[in-house]
Amino acid sequence: MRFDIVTIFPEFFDVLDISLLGRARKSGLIELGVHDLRDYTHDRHRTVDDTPYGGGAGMVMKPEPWGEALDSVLDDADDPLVIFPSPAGDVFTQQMARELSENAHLVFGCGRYEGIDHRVFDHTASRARVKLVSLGDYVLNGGEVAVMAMIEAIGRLVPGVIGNPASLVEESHEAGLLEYPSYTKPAVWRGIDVPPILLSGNHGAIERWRHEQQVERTRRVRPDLLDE
Ligand code: 6GU
Repeated sequence: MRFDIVTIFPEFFDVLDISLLGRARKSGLIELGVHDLRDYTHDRHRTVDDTPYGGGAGMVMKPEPWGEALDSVLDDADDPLVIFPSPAGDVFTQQMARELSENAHLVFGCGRYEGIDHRVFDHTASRARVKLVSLGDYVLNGGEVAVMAMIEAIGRLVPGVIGNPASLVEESHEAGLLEYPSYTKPAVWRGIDVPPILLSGNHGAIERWRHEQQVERTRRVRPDLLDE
């Protein structure tokens, strides 16, 4: 799977060198291209923003650098999906991560300031599949952190990235429930016991207990998930 990212902060994505996704990149399961939007400007100050038509607070990202940057990424691409992180997009979920992981090539366009000139979305949609995606109902300064979260959630679903695929099945959200609580040695820590059932060796009873814990926890913390 290939990810391309257009951003004015390419160094933000240096952390994708480490951990699980770093290993997936070294083994070739995941390819990553990070592109500096300012490389597609032509003025001495490498300007990427300007004041909004119609007035108002803040600055808007200029269309020309975006057009050239996306041309450069999309020109040789085969059926890419372009994602613009935006609070105005569909909310990112595990279900969406699963669907997005089935694409061979995702391109992320990270906006900053008050957003990108809207013609960039329209023009990009005339040559590729385009999707606006939000992380949730709060405001970030730009798309970079959102893209980092999406790449981590999507990348770990790529076959081979996670060593033990069974661990994908039992996680929070995979079955529409939150995860059960986990424990490891020692059996008593600071006076607190591990739930005795986990030491019983009764695998059927352990499985039932874990499922009860998932349902109880979901009911308490995220009743909205049970409605779905
Ligand atoms: Cl994807 N971008 C920005 N700028 N803010 C957000 C967001 C995305 N999701 C929630 N807030």
